[in-house]
Amino acid sequence: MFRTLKDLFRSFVNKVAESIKYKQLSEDVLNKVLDEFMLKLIEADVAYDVAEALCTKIKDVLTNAKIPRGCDEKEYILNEIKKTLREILERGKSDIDLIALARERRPFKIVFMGVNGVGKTTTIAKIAYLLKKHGLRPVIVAADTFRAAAQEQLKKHSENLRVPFIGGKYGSDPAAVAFDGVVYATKRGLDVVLIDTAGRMHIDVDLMNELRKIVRVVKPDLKLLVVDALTGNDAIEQVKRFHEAVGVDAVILTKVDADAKGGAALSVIMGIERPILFLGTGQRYEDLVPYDPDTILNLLLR
Ligand SMILES: Nc1nc2c(ncn2[C@@H]2O[C@H](COP(=O)(O)OP(=O)(O)O)[C@@H](O)[C@H]2O)c(=O)[nH]1
Ligand SMILES: [Mg+2]
Repeated sequence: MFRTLKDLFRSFVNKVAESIKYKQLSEDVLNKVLDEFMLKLIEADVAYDVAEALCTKIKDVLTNAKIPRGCDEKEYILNEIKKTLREILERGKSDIDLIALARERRPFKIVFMGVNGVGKTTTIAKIAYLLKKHGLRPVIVAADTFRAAAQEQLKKHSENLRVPFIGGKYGSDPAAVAFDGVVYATKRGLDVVLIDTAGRMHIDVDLMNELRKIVRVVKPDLKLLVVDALTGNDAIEQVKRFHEAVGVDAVILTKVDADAKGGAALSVIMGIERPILFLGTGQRYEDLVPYDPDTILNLLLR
């Protein structure tokens, strides 16, 4: 992941370090190297705004930098860029500890939202797997009653994972199905209710209203929005719309592994205005990692 970006950052640091004369970095040279770097970022699918903002920040930090005596130039530049990137990446950090929360309240109710195809159902299966690994007992609820296939897909996961499944008849009220799931968990003393909802366009008013109803009825402890890293700016837009309509506590960013150049994923991470809880990094149940700025930093910079 992020290999193209890592190469870009490495070559940028080298170029800046090479252009340092007598521990001083000239502004002209820096501008030239930065312009080139910005174009390369855009070629690697980093959104224009994000690339520009990043380069402006780096420029502020490096302009007229005076490298302390005895300090290695490259090391110095690398550290400054690391600090700048960390600051941006920290903004996406969430203070939600899913496992701790799930142990505190029973049943802990999570509603998953998101546009079709982003990886919502797969992510729910991954979360169920994670919870089980921590000794917690989830139930999976398919409150997507529009697509029979959606019910089937989730049921299959629940069988693989040996997790109870609550579904609903085709066309039945999704809020009622979600509520059934909560009742089931309460009766059996299960720890977590994972509620899948119908994939919806963020501009679809009826479906947004349906989502509001589910939220009203279930009173979830957590509303998670799943977005697809490959969709770049559109993912950022989805976060805004869903947050306005129903509120988004945190985001799960899927398919980070599938972003060949890494720029789209990085743009979403940097441009998103809600905390990021997990990254989806593959199609297996284990392919879900907590969002951690340091992990991303280590992937981007040595
Ligand atoms: N490479 C990769 N594929 C994923 C990831 N998450 C989901 N997918 C795939 O994306 C496709 C759509 O996933 P699905 O869960 O059905 O999306 P939904 O419509 O939002 O429920 C499936 O082929 C998944 O295997 C991920 O993190 N990485
Ligand atoms: Mg689905």
